[in-house]
Amino acid sequence: VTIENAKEIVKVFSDLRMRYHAAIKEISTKLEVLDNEFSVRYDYNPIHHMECRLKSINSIMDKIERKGWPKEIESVYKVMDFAGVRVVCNYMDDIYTVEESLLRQDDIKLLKRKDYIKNPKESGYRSLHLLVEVPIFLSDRTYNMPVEIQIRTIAMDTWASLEHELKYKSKKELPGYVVQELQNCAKSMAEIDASMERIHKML
Ligand code: 0O2
Repeated sequence: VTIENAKEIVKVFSDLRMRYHAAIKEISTKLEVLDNEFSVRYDYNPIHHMECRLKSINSIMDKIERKGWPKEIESVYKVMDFAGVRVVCNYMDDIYTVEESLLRQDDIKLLKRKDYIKNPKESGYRSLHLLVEVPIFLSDRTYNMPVEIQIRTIAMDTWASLEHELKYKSKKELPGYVVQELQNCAKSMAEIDASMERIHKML
């Protein structure tokens, strides 16, 4: 890598990070506004907490490699989950309430929706994934930036965090019996979510 190339790469990444950071701020502000509105109107918060992240350069490189995209700087622009917002809700119903309230906003465009709650992944992973586009207004131009939003309950989040850590720590494929045990845990978590929702509705 020449100095000139390195400078160019740093410039591209700094510019992208600035734009994605602005996009995350737009989305998280919208979600905070909605949560506050629910709190004032109904004395109830659908959002337990939120986490925002920008994908690291390493993780972006890994994704480009995994997808088999050309190892060129242009491939960075294909990564749609550079900016991520995770929304952790109290109950399953809240997930779809948050989705509906966000998607009805005129400046939000839905690009892709994956409902891993209705159709869990083979691993047991459950969450609602929305890929949306949001405009950000810079001094001389407007960009429409993609943001991946993962909406899930506390139970779904607990499972995903622990499973992610176990996978990450073991650094290799998990043995079959562990995968099976994790699937069982995911099932139990889903049952807990359903019971908690029933209790919430009863009250
Ligand atoms: P990180 O650091 O968590 O963001 P696409 O992005 O749609 O082109 P992909 O990779 O099939 O392709 O997307 P998918 O599977 O719909 O969503 C990927 C993200 O969902 C992952 O991001 C995880 O955050 C989460 N996820 C998906 N499956 C699992 C799973 O089995 N276990 C856990 N713990 N999380 C999962 P990244 O990029 O892997 O990492």
